Amino acid sequence: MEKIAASIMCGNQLALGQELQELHAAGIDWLHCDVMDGVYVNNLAMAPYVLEPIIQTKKFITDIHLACVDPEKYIEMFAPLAPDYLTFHLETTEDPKALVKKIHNHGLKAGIAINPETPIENIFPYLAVIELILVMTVNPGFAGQKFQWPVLEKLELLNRQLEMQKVSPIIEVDGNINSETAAAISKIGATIYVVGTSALFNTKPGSYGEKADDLKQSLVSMKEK
Ligand code: S6P
Ligand code: MG
Repeated sequence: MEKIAASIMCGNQLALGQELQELHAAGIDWLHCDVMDGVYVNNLAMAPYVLEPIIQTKKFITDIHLACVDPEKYIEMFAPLAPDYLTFHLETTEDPKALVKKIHNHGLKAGIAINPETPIENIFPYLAVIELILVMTVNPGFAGQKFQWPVLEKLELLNRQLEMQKVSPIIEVDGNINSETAAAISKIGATIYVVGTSALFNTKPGSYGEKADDLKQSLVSMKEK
């Protein structure tokens, strides 16, 4: 079933506890946690001491997205927080299988993220060993960017490849997810929709519950067409 993951980096950092309560009350049960190192991307986000109490609430399924060079170092840093999924970028390593093993050895599910410009075929050798594929629909680094429409073709190829390999890691999409982009994606196939400033954490009227419902509606209504 398709689900929304709130990108907590985009929440009100002065009131994270309140944000978590409201998201939970709105029925949002996945949290997407961005970690940025200021090197792989030109931004910094969410240190372990910030994410630890968030994950420890145990009210959400949590996935940590490491937008970091030297992923091995950051896997060691964030695995003790015990998120459900720990995801590194395909572009940051020459040995993805070793990193996947490292994550699994910590008892966590492993994800691999792939950037819009990276050929989707590059991830095919790893589909059978991972639990999650994070398909970036913007370049990592910042909220509030524009959706990269050519990624839809990659999603089609990916879905076809998963069928061919008869494996079913979760597909998560991340970047400028709103009613329009989510609807287009859902016609092709993805399970987790990361939602940030475009459709949740913004000043548009409506509670998180209402905004989440709007988004879910667009997924379903487009599928029925
Ligand atoms: C981007 C990051 C994302 C953003 C999310 C923001 O570097 O990986 O997880 O937090 O995309 O959402 P939006 O709607 O502002 O693009
Ligand atoms: Mg992210």
